[in-house]
Amino acid sequence: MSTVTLEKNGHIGILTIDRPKALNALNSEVLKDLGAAVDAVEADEDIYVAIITGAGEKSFVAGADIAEMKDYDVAGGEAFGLRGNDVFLKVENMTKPVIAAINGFALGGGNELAMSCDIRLASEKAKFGQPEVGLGITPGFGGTQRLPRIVGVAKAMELILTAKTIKADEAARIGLVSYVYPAEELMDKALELANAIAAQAQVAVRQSKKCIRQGIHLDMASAVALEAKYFGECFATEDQKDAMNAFVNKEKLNGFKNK
Ligand code: DAK
Repeated sequence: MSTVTLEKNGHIGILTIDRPKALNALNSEVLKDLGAAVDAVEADEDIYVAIITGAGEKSFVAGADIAEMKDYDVAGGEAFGLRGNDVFLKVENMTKPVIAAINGFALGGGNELAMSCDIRLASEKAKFGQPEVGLGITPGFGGTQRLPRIVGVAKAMELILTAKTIKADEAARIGLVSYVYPAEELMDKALELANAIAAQAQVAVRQSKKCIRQGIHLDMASAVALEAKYFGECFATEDQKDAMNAFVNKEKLNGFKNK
């Protein structure tokens, strides 16, 4: 039995982290299953967009598994950190866009997982934080790097150094999540957003994601050169020809071929 399920809804792949006895905390097994589920989404040509959520009504992911981590030595801690970082980088660099539907606690590794997704939506019940310094450790799954890139250095410092938990409306105010919805609407809204992406030309969607993900690490001159390269490659697609011909001929394009 996997701790991560993959369900398909049209062209959307829904990954659910399902370890209810520990509020979906990330132990080695969950990390392994999540990595395998991401590989399955990547390999499935019929899936255009992924959604990651947590099972149950209380928790998205309540962090890395404290019971598993507590007896690590230095080498064990580093190995666990590397394993988690490999999986989160795999999420971040998936060719297909990934939406986090944050249904409850997103603490420590849970918030870090959400931050490795491309877009974050939250339920009104969601709570966010990096409680690590209260446990005698630093954030270890990318939190010190992704949080300042998303909310700015000073806000990331405040959240990480105080270990405080914030509610969904505050997370939206600081830009950690894009929208907050009543709990019962969250998955419908995530699917609506995913389907809006799935309705576009998928080669262009993936080229755009690559541009943003890779360009953010470059200086502006290199980043716009990269953008020009990916832009140029779109002109090898049938979708570009079809969509632009339809526009100039004032015709309605009937869907994309995604090639
Ligand atoms: N790990 C293990 N078990 C957890 C857990 C966690 N993170 N969070 C909750 N659980 C378990 C609880 O132990 C409890 O189990 P039983 O006692 O029933 O067996 C069950 O889930 C239900 O939790 P509670 O009874 O505590 O439920 P409450 O509603 O009262 O409280 C809570 C919910 C989320 C506020 C509370 O459970 C809580 O504070 N959980 C811990 C949250 C937390 O501190 N998370 C951050 C973990 S640290 C690194 C790699 C990674 C990381 C750091 C470094 N390197 C290797 C460098 C990442 C670190 C973290 O994520």
